[in-house]
Amino acid sequence: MTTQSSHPKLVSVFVLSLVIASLIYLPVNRPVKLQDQIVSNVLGSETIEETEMLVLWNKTFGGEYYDTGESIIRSTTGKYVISGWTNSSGDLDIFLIGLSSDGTQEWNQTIGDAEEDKGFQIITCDSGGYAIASTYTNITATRNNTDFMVSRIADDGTIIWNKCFVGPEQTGGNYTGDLGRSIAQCSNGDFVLGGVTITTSGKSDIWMLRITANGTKDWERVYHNWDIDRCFSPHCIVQCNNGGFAILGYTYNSTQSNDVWLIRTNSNGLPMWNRTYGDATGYQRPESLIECSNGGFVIIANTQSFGAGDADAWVIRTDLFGNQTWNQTYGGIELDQGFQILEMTNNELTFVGSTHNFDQEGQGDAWIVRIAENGTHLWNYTIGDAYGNSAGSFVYEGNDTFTVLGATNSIGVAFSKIWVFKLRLNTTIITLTPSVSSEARINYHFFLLSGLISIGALIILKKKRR
Ligand SMILES: [Ca+2]
Ligand SMILES: [Ca+2]
Ligand SMILES: [Ca+2]
Ligand SMILES: [Ca+2]
Repeated sequence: MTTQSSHPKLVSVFVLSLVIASLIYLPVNRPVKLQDQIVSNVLGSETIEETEMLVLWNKTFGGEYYDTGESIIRSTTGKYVISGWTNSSGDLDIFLIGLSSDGTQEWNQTIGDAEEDKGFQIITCDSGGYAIASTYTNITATRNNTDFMVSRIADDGTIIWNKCFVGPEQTGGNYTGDLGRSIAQCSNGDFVLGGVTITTSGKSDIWMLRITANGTKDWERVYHNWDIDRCFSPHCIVQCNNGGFAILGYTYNSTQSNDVWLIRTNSNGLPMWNRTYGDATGYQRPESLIECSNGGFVIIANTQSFGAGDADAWVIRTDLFGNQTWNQTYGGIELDQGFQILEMTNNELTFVGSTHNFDQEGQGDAWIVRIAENGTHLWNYTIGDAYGNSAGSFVYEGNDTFTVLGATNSIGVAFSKIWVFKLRLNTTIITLTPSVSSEARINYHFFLLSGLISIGALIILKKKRR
């Protein structure tokens, strides 16, 4: 009797539980989307970050002939100023363009005379306006050479002063020259300048000067390593957080080709240490230098010796004393170059340059590369068209927003134009629900059918017991 009466009870409990499960999870009239939601809740869902690079604006500037941008800065009021040079006047002149926050040209200024004059780095000044490091050709009856020129201009592009500086071996009137490339403002308002002085023997040295806020020379230093030593790019001099300066250049001799050369000085420009980076198999050419917020330096250079092929962008991270923490190349088998690197708010790094690997047509595109604090490649973005495009300088505005200065040879443009574009990396967090598989759908219908059969079985059992 006990066994006979417990069997239907067990069946009833089983059947009842199936019915309850069916009623809770799978009502017959639920819409398909909700069925999918239920199934995905059972299977689990995940959140992912979806990123998209937005081009906020994109403009070209220049005259009838070729124009080149070397450096871009953003003012405290959110405007931009570009320095470079223009050939649209017939000879080369220093060329400055002031842009509004949306990239509309507000003013432009040319500086120079009938010879070749080229603008390089531009900086904002603490007291307002801008300062530019340039190379200015200065021809007189007794001298035929180039000078390091500094121009101080107001917010609206008006020239406040231009001052030319000649190197220590220039005063005798030899056919030699000085090249202006980099500039930084000191905490007291002075300027420190980085460039090249070509010596009477035809060789060259890295040359650093300190000038007052009014353009009076305070001191100058010359740094000599091998035959040719040059601070040859904008963005290659910094005043260090704990005093003194760091200047970046290259050093060359016939056996070593170019190597990267970093010199750390005290506040009077006297060397504290110097380091070279490179090898004897090919060139290593530096492009820009920053001091990191947590100490040490980051150099971006280009190298033929290491990496995937042709030239690659090469980033070197050092400690406070110039010892390498890591170095890493970026690029593919074709030509890749990095020109300026900046630190992001989270200690990651971004550099801009040009790549022939990741473009569509083989003539190069502008290239923006994000790397982690330890050098790991995080993402890269290319922008361009079927013609030659590159990026040379940029400003980081926080919130993954960049304004980039480059060059483009787009269709309809006979000569290379200055190209400026603003980018924002838009990150949205989305919840992914896995798509419902046919297996899941079969399970659903099987479960539903089981529930209905169970209800039927329960009714039959109850009738039998009566
Ligand atoms: Ca000129
Ligand atoms: Ca080398
Ligand atoms: Ca390469
Ligand atoms: Ca292109």
